This record gives sequence, structure tokens and C-alpha cells, in this order.
Amino acid sequence: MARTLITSALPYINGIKHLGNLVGSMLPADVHARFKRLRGDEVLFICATDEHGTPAELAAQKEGKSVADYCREMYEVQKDIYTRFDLSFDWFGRSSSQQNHDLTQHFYHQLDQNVLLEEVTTRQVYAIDDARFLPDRYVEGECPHCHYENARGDQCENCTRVLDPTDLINPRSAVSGSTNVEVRESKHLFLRQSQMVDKLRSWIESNDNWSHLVRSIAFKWLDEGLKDRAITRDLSWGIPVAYQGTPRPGFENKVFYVWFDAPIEYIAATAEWAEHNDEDWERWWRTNSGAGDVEYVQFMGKDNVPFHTVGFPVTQFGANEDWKVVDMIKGLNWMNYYGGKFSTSQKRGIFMDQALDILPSDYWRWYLMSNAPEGSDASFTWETLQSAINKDLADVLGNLVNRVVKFCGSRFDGKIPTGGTYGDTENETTRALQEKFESYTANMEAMEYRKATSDLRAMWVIGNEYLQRAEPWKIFKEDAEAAGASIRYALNLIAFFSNVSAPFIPRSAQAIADLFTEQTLTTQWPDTVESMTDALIPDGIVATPDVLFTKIEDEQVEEWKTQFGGA
Ligand code: B3M
Ligand code: ZN
Repeated sequence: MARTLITSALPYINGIKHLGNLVGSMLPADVHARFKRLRGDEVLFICATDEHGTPAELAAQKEGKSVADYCREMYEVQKDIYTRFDLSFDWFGRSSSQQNHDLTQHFYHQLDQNVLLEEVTTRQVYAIDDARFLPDRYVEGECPHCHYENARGDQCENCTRVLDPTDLINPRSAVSGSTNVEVRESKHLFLRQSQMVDKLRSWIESNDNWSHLVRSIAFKWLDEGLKDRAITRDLSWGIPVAYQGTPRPGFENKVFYVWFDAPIEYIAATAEWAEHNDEDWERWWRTNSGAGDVEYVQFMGKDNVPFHTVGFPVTQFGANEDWKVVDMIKGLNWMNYYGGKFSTSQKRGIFMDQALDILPSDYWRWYLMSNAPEGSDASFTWETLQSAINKDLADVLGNLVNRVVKFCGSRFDGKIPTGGTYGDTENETTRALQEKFESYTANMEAMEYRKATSDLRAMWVIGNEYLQRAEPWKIFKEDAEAAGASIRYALNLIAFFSNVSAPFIPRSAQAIADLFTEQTLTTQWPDTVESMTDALIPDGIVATPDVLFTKIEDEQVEEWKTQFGGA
């Protein structure tokens, strides 16, 4: 049995994620996991909250909570929303877990043993009133170039020049506004990435099936010269710089940098899963423990690509053990919301909890995936949302199911008709569907979701066209048997659609499957459409559906535009 390991980029703990985050990693990863399960693979789908770093600390502080309490609460809030979006994680972990502490410290130890770490004294801004070192972007002040007043220590957003926080005129703390700041020396561990450039380059070159987007980002980093990078920070919240309980001398008050421990959480979350399910995590992650035959796929937004093509692989290769590295990276662009990026800090766009307050999860799943930011950035608009729901889901798929099932109810007592045989119209329809189905399957394998959803929509359309041509309601009077055969065929198509639409719209697919109360529908991806056209047991009962998809009215669109702004 083929084995597929799937990870989605880990959502930061600070706050509820927006639809841009969802479509950028977690949702496409879920579609892939569901598809691979239907294909019969052994699938492990892993995600977790990314809990360390300054944003988490500041968010907790703002709410007057300890970071640990804040993270515990936000973890539950996020997990609940992902469940409501039907994200089918096998495990949703936390990067603050004991497993991640242990594994991160293990990697640290390995890198240290392999002489890939170096202690370097750095100069950093210390805020005396806040009693803390400030990460570069939390230092603000006047830009030395354009004299913009609110330049950040890493970059001036006015003239876009890259800055060092010590360049700023009149620097102040972005945390408290205090100007009582000074430069202090602090020792940090640097990972000698520069030692591994050749190894990385040949590895990335060998992955010639990665998309242009992913490869070009990866090569850009290498071409610009890979600098050694600090993997520790002067913070209290995080994973201590220690090994087997003993802190590294001089690093007692420091922790690992969030981007060092976050990818390791992919492994640690697998260990969390294994512990709770009496499973073996090394089977998925150690090539000498069976992970050699695993196909590992990562999903992420483009800004995360460097950390997964360079950062994490350096950690894994540098450990010089037998770690399973990624085989395929699906990198996505941005989804924009009326001219700007969806943004958590600026509260722009639609957040996942708000989305579920106004529409069911399948509507969002379908809309987002059929407009996924794959080839380029995509734009969210209320009109395209409305059209995806009304045209694709309600008019095409929903309409087909309703018409067929209602007719079966009124003319055949709600039982799958037994008589009659299929003729040319059915055979032609099956052939047309087969062609689309092959393309659909190939696009699902290739994780090309705009193309895949367009194939799926085309199959639903072919189903509708079949009904238009066969017109069972017309022929029923003269030839009830022929009309029956036609309805049997159409019911089988509906069951087939339910099966293959499930990765995108799992709830609706289930609702359709539930219409066939006495049947056990296959949960395997079909080999051919033909094999599905007489799969239902004749005479079985077909229940009347509740409305599958409700159309979005123009007034609702207007209301949401006002409510969410931007439009
Ligand atoms: N926490 C998510 C982001 O940049 C970041 C991903 C970590 S993946 C190991 O939105
Ligand atoms: Zn400037």
C-alpha cells in the first residue's frame, strides 16, 4: 500500500486565521489527504499550532494572560474551527508539546556534535522599561534615509530600504513606546548554513518536479548566498537551549528561534499522534525505520517556502541521521481581499469563524479551492463567491440531485427502478464522463486544484446534460421502463459524483450518499466511470433530500459587503 505523509504549514497561535491562511495551506492539504485516502493510500495528515515567538507573547500580554494559558485557550479555539471546516487532520498538535521540546533539543545536540553551530556575540536593542530584548521589527523610529517617523527596525515601509535597528534615529520600543532603549551585546547560536550550500543545491536540483514558484524561491535564497543564521533568541517563552535537562552555559535565559522549532513540530506532532494511538512515528520519519517508501508532501504559502526548502532541510541534513525529507512542496500564492492581502494584524478580510457564521463550510471549501491562488495571486470578491455557489453548487450539482431524486420519489415510489436497459445516450454520457474523470484524477494527483475543480464541475454539467437529453419525465407515459432505466442511470451518476466530489465538499457528498439509505457506497476512488453506472442495488430506497445548496441572494452580498468592508 502506498503511504503518503501530508503536512500543512502550522498556523500561528495568535488569533483566529483568515480565509487566506486557510486556502494557502490547510485546505489544499486536506483535499489532498481526502483524495489520497480515497485512492487507498495509507495517509497521515499532520498539523499543529505554531506557539512560540514574540507575536504569541505580545498577544498574551495584551489579553492579560500568561503565554501558556493564552496558547492553551487559543489552541482549543483554533482546533474547534478546523473541525468545523472538516479539516481531517489525523493529528492536530502543538509546537509547545513535550515531544517538540525533546526533538528540537535532539536536533540541536546533533548539529552541535556535527560542528554546525557557532556562538556569536551580536548587538541588539534592549528596552530597559520593558526589561527585554526587542526583535528587529519591534524597534521603531525615524528612517535615516527618508526620515519617515514610523520605520520598523527591519525595514522602512515608506522607502522600503532594509534597515538594521541600530540605524534608526530616536529608536523606541514598539511594545511600550518607551524610548528608554540601548544596544546591548548578546550571545547567540548560529547555524552554519553556509557549510551546506552544495548539499542543498544538489538536493533542490534533484527535485525537478517542484513547481516553478517553489524552485525559483529556493534557488533565489541559494543564489543570494546562504548566510549563517541565529537559531536562538533572548526570550523566556519557547524551547530552552538545553540538552537532556542541562542548559547550555551562557544560554540559560534563551530559547530557540520559533522558525527553528516549528518545522520540527511536524515530526513531534507525529510523535504526539503515535503516543495517543499506540503507533510508531519513526515509520513515517526515519528512513531506516520504514519511512523510505513514504511520499512526503508539504503545503504552504509562498512566504514559507524558504524555510522549507532551506531552513528545515539544513536542520535535517545537518543532523546527519536518516531523516525523511520532503518529496513534494505545494506552494501557493496569496489570496487578496479587495486590493490588499488578507491580514491578521490589520484585521482585513474574512476570518474563519466569521465565515462559518454566514455560510456552511462546503460553500467556502468549494469557492476557495476553485479559485485557489495557484498560478498567481487570486482575488476574493463577494460576486465570485456568489457565482461559485449559485452556479456550480446549486444550479448544477444540487439541481441534478433534486430533479432525479424527486422524480424517483413521485414516479417510482422512491425506489431505484429495476427495469429497462441503457442505450446510446447512456453510453455516450459514460464516455464523455470518463474523459473528464481521467483528467480530474490526473489533476488531483498533480495537486492542480483550479483544473481539478473545473473537471469536476464539467462532470456535473455532463450529468445535467444527460437528463436534458434523456428526458425521463417525458418518456415516462409511453415507456415507464425506459424512463426507469434512465433514472437508475442518473441515480448511479449521483452516487458516483458523491464519491469523487468528497475531497472538496465532504459534507454535501455525505448528504448525497445518505440518500441511498440501504446501500453501502464505495469509499474507493473508482477505476472507471463505467464501473459506477450500475453499482447501486436496484429496488433500494432513495430518500428525499433536504435542500442541498441554498443560493446566495443579492441582498446578502450587499449586507456582507457592508459588514466586512473593503468592497
Ligand atoms: N507559522 C505560518 C505562517 O507563516 C508559520 C508556518 C510555520 S510552518 C513550520 O503563516
Ligand atoms: Zn525610509
